[in-house]
Amino acid sequence: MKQISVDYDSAIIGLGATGWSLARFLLGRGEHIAITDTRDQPPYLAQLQECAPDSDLALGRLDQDLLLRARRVFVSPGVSLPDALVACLRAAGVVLASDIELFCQHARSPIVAVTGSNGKSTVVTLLGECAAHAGLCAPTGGNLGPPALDLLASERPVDYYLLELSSFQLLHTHSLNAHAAVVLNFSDDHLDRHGDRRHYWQAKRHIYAGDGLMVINVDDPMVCGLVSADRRLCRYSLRDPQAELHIAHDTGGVAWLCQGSRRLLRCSQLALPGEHNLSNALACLALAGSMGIDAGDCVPVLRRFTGLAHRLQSLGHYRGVPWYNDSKATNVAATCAAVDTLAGSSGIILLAGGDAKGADFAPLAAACVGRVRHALLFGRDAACIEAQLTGRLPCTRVADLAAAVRHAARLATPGDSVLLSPACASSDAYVDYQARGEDFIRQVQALGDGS
Ligand code: UMA
Ligand code: ADP
Repeated sequence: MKQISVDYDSAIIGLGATGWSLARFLLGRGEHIAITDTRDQPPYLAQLQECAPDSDLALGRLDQDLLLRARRVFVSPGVSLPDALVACLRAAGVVLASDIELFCQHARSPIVAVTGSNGKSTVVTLLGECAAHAGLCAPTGGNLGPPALDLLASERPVDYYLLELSSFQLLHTHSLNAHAAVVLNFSDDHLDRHGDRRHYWQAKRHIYAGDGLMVINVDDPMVCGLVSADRRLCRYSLRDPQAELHIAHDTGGVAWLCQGSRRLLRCSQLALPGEHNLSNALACLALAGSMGIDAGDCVPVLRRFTGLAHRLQSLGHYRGVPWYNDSKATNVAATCAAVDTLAGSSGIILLAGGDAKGADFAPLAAACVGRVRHALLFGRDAACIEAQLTGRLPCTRVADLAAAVRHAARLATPGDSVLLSPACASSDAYVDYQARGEDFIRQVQALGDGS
């Protein structure tokens, strides 16, 4: 089927942060565009109407007729397109693309690309700090924000673009040929949208397209399985001393982050907590090396970077008990990493629940047994977690996060720690993980010092 008439150079699905960045970029190039969004009041409606009042808009639904009148359609990452709509657009010869695809077509400096189920924002931010320390202009964006296209407006000449890419952004991206790329790790997430692990993996692995450096986490079997003899590789590992970046123990038993035979930093000097962050630090060193940054120049940054808010963020003590905000733990593997990190030093009161996104909580139960003293479960899919934990450790269903905080304050005694690490998305009750984390912080602060 051929298109009947092409009225628009481009159409955009979604008027959130991505859609708005696409609109500004395309309007700035003189394109005639149209936008559709299932919401009646999408977030950037007022900005669009002020800047381009004549733009064609279809709100409250995805308007298939409007999309069929465009040469190409840009899909926002939060939108799950019905298969029938994709088939119809393709049959009509409409090209489907992401904002990242457009970015790749216009970027004139090399791209360093990071994906993975967990650790993307941490690694991209850490790498950005290392690049700044080394005097490079290397703006960060993509899934981390700001949207990738906004980075093209940089006034300074850019040495490298550092992009965090989600599986949804990679889905409709065809021209990526990153200077260096990494899949940090792979575990189940977003299965409600991808349907199965295979589809999620296909999207993620796409980050290695092209002929750039493949940075490989040897500890992750899925990632390791991608190693290809005809590509340039840089391997890193917590366990394999043969990897170029690895952990090694000296004769006194002290563990070091190492590059080959060069000791860079004692693991205990990394400001970020937990073994998972050692892996993130190794990934960052590998990517930094690809950008010509000496590993030694990253060391001061690794010693001072304590992490982003909402990632195992320490909130101080209440009645002698430390509280942690890990609201960004929106999948099972992230919560397992938090439990692993705190387990050695305390009994854990775990606050978890929300939108499960189709996750299997059996691995969470395995990580919690013997370490979580009590689990307080809230939110839409609390019952899914409870089904796995019941009989294996004490757990209680509570009405919401506020009730979980009150309950935790009563339960916790010195020697415990209280951890919000939901293993679920926040979409059942909050705008995003930040709103959930900020609500938690407010409630913990309202408890007062208590000591
Ligand atoms: N939506 C509709 N109808 C529409 C369009 C969107 O209901 O027609 C809903 C989506 O289902 C979603 C929300 O609106 O719940 C936002 O979707 P969007 O595509 O408009 O999102 P943006 O505002 O453009 O933000 C996106 C990323 N969000 C998602 O992929 C859901 C942001 O990552 C990213 O910072 C931004 O682009 C800039 O690149 C956030 C995120 O949660 C942090 N990402 C997910 C994650 O990290 O797990 C993938
Ligand atoms: P992403 O951008 O991939 O969501 P973040 O750096 O924002 O990653 O961290 C999200 C969650 O994952 C936090 O709870 C954090 O503590 C946890 N996390 C970070 N790195 C890892 C890792 N390598 N393995 C498992 N969990 C991790």
